[in-house]
Amino acid sequence: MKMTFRWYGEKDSIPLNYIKQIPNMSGVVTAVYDEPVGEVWGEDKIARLYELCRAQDLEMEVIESVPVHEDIKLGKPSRDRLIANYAQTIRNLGKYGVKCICYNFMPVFDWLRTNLKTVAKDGSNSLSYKHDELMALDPKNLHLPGWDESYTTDELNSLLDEYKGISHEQLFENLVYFLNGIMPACNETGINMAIHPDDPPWDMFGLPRIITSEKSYDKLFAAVPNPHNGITFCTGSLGAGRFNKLPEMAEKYADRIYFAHIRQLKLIDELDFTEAGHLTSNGDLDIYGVVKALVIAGFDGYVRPDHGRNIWGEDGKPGYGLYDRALGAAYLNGLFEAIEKETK
Ligand code: DNO
Repeated sequence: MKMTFRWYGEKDSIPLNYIKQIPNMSGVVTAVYDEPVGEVWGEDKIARLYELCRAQDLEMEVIESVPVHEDIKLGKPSRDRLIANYAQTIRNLGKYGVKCICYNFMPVFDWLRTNLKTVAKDGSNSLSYKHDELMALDPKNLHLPGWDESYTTDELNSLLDEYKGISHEQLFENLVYFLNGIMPACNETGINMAIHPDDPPWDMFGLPRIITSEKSYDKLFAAVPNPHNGITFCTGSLGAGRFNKLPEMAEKYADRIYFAHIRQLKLIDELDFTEAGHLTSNGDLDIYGVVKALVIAGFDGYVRPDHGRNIWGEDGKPGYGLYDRALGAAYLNGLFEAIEKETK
């Protein structure tokens, strides 16, 4: 495996050399953040990121995310032009050594939480989710913590209306259409696509969510068997679905897992959760079991410690501070080393 760390580009408050100082850090996971969704990422912007990483001996082999335009998810006529643009971005990234692209196919909203700073007894804070609180909100007038509000209220309203005609099946077909459109660029460049699961893995505000479980993956690989069609195995997103058996899934899909996001949750009641430190003993997800399953199945993709808490007084970007993610990386390095040595 290659250990990586998410870095939000030049605006990230964490300097690249701090990331390099974390033991075993091979590279960063980053993105071009100032290109409008749907436009081709300029080579100059990619080259700039690449050079910054290289100057610190960090690789830039994973991009998270190249966002998918809503028109592609909605299957609108403009999708062909947008898919061609996406394919060109893949080709441009391929020129700079990118090997894996993480993306998602969630309509309108990406990850959703109700509190970004839930304070624990030890004074640390982390993200949390309370289903009833979220459902009590009006999606058409949404002001959620952490949600970047990229849309005006009017835009959001018409987008939500457009999705009224989109069933799970239609959304899935639109995903397949998209993947078939970009697979030639993946074949050419060798880049693997790694779809991120829906977070949390259930429908939101009547919007369909389709990458939630084992069933979704079976369907996805049957529809697009090309090996460049792969997944980001996000323990926190999948794990919020109590129905997902993480170690079994890690084993079953190891050859399609190009990227692993590893984090921990404390599950509360049926649907609620709070994010926790990465250790298996810190929460309800079997992180050890997932790593063990990956190692035994011969996984050799990219790993990153996902969301950390704010600890030691840090007030980092929610989920993406330095300290707790560095601790997470250290823990995961130890797990991988021990399991690799034991099983080989
Ligand atoms: C949140 C992240 C997601 C992820 C996207 C991938 O912390 O895991 O925002 O980057 O869903 O497209």
